[in-house]
Amino acid sequence: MKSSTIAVVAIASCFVPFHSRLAQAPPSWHRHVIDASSRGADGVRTADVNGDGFADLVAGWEQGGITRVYLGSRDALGKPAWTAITVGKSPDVEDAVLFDADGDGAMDVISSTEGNHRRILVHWAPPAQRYTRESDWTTETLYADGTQWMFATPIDMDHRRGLDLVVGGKNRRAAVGWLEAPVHPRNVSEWTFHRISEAGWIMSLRVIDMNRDGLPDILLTDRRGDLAGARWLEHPGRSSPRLHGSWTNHWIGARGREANADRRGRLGWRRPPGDRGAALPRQRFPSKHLPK
Ligand SMILES: [Ca+2]
Ligand SMILES: [Ca+2]
Ligand SMILES: [Ca+2]
Ligand SMILES: [Ca+2]
Repeated sequence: MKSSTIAVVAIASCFVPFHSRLAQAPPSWHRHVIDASSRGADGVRTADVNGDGFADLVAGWEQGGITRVYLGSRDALGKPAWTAITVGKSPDVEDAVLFDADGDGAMDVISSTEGNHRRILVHWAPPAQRYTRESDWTTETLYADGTQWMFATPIDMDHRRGLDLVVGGKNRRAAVGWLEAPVHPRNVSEWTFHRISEAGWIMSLRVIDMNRDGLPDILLTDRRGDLAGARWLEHPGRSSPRLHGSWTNHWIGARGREANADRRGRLGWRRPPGDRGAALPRQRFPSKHLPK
């Protein structure tokens, strides 16, 4: 679980009255609970599942062992309302993301699980008219090699067969890699894993074109091992043989440190005992993860 403070799936709204801004008072945030029915909601990711203009959510409940989608709408008074869908069981789920894995138009869900479960799961969605019918969802293992998986995000790596999945893990045999979509994505055994970097404990993983060459690179923070720190992996080119092998690593900072993000989304690290080295200035850094 990334943080004991995330006990519920919630949204917060900020009200900053003009007079407050004049007085430079801190803004007042109100928590609106969407779901508190399970345990260990480990972050929320968003997408517009049904194209109605309202953001929909997905959350993995790590201790509860389930993944749920929340369809957003407005009630008669115009306030946000949510329809919860348990899309499948996902023991030790660390992360969940909405992703139409088979390209049929119905948004499926990928759960990354760690603990003892250690799988990339796909929860296949039924067609739109039955999307909220939980019994019509099915769950399969998309990939498992014994690694504890921390994060997955969709991106088309090779301009072939639609979107692929970038994944990252932690602890023994941990890696950053991508799962190549096959011709028939429903044939889960045909998704091919390509290991592109060793890893210790992936905390953040974003797909960003870091060098502006038009190819999606991978920006990450890793908190353990020889490759701990903030770094990015350079996409070698879609026709390069290295696309399916090791990618060039570029360091950003906090090398060898336990890179982590604080509760305000800033990057920092823990200095080892006795280390009197100069500290880098903290910097804003996109991170879904909060300190353990
Ligand atoms: Ca929506
Ligand atoms: Ca689908
Ligand atoms: Ca592809
Ligand atoms: Ca690039």
